[in-house]
Amino acid sequence: MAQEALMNEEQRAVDAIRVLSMDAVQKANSGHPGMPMGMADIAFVIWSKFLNVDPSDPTWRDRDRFVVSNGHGSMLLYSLLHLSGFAISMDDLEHFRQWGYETPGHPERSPQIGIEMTTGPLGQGFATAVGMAMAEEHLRADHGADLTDHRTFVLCGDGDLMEGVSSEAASLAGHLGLSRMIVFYDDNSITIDGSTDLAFTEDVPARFASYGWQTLTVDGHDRAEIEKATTIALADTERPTLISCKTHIGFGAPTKVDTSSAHGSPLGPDEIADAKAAMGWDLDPFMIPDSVYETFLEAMSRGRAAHTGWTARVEEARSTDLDRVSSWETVWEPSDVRLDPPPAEPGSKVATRKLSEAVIQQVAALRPDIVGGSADLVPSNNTYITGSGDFSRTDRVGRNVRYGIREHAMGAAVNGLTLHGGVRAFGATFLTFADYMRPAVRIAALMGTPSIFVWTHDSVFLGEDGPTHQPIEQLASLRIIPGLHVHRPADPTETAVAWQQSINRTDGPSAIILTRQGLPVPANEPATSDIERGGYVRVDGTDIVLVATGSEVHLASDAAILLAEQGISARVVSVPCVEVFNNQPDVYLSSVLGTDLPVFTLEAGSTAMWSAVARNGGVAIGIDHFGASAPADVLAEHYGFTPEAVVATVTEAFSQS
Ligand SMILES: Cc1ncc(C[n+]2csc(CCOP(=O)(O)OP(=O)(O)O)c2C)c(N)n1
Ligand SMILES: [Mg+2]
Repeated sequence: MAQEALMNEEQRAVDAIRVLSMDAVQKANSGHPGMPMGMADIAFVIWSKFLNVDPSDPTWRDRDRFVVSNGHGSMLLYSLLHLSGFAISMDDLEHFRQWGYETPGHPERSPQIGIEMTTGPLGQGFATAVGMAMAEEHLRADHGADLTDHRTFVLCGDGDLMEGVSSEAASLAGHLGLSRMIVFYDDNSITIDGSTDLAFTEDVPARFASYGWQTLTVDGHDRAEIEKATTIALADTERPTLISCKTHIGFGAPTKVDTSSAHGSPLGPDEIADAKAAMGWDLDPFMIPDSVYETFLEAMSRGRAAHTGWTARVEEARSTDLDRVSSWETVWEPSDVRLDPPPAEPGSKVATRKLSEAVIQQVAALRPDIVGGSADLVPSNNTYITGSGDFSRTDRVGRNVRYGIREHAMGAAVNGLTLHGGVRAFGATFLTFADYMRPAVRIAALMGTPSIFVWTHDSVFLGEDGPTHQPIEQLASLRIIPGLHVHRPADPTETAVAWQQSINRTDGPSAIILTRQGLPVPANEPATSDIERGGYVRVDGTDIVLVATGSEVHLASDAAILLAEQGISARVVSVPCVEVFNNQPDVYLSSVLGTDLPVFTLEAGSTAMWSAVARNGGVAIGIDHFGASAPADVLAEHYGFTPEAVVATVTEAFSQS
């Protein structure tokens, strides 16, 4: 085709993205036309010149990852996917934001149709993409560049770069030299409230340069310039790249271009008609010329060829180096491991974080895909995988990520590592600082991603560090996140099961909550099969039920002994994972909790969720106020967490029932 005709066809393809975005938002009467119109040129260059994806097999392992962090511009992604032949139909576009279609307001997680992750909360996509880029580096180093060799392309906007999580994540990516990550910044100087002069006047490229990134600036509507910059970005093998693309929000809209009103409202029929007239677009809404589909089909041929080449390399490697290919394939398989309780002396006291450390070594030996890490608390979280080094610029094989004090980015990176595939990741910090990770935890749950979060120092009984560090409401607030499994083990066997269930889980995230303080190691370990039900009878009794988790299981057992002396037979029920327990059949639940026995609950934290469990005259014993700086045993006295205090509460309630 002559050069001019080619240019016209390209322009038509870019216009198609703009037109589809305008029309879908208008029809839905809600949504964000400005970003798709402003980033259409950039996206077209990435998709037509660089991105290796394959609509006939959207989840092939070595595809490039494409993350739209400014996810309000979802119509850009849906348009690209539709035009390129992914399973997003015109009907889906016509039903943008409607019940039952593949086109929700913000992109979610549907890798089978080309959507890599949920990005509604600004900054989350950027930070998650850092984890994806880490996974790619790790797999390439560990198993060979013939099997893993791709890029992570990210679109983001002003909002993403204002959010703190992107700073944490960019700092980490620069430190680690994740050169396969290329970010296209929609530098349009507009957000919802108006000009970025209102609140965002920093020098973004200077900031990224200080993080160790390559920074480039282009006219975001000059496709030749964008292509050139992307080529420069790809050539850098030391640094991630930020390409600041100077764009106009709502590009193509005659009066709303460059205004915040193009951000998040339909443009209106007149504005759309004028925009189409200016483009020379005279088709009805949702009609796309065949030539546009052909342009995108042609663009996809590069990804298809890359896929075919990769398949051939895998087969070649299989015939020459079967062991290597087998070990690489193992890491992509779901886990199905059985873990043994770590050895511990009955009668001694061991913290569950220490028990977890031993279990981690066992899991890491069984599952080469596990990559761990902590936010600068390795000696406290006890999460280091011994026998492996740090994942760093110089050692991509290392399985311990030094996240630094960047909990939020750690949460998102754990999601990105996990979403990438070939890696199962965990990240650790103190339980109180789960608050610093919560947006990433919520998104993991929403996406059904089996990330693992390890949180130690799980109650006021961490002691002297005081109330800033002592979790109170965290356990309750984590348990109300739909789909998150919160494990709070009490002993060696429960700790092994917590890890086993977390690592074998495929459909959602898990939290493993561990003590700082030593807990008694029981003489008789409970049965694994009981623990796997999430809750079970630990000591039988006929008069009352004491339900407890983690460290309080031992308190409940001690209280039960004293109660027996007073003629009250207490059943002790351990509930290491409320969510797993709640999924058991009713008949099991009532066999454990009884139907009319007084049920007391015992957990060193908020009673918010336990007050619904306590019943028949029983009460929820917890801590509904902040803690204090003091040794753990002093706090136990003051807060009623001694066997004697529990007995007093129980006998008082019991005598009234
Ligand atoms: C964490 C978070 N805070 C707030 C929002 C609501 N929100 C969506 S888009 C947006 C403005 C984003 O501005 P920018 O990234 O510049 O997008 P543009 O208007 O240029 O498309 C805001 C505040 C959000 N989605 N996520
Ligand atoms: Mg903007």
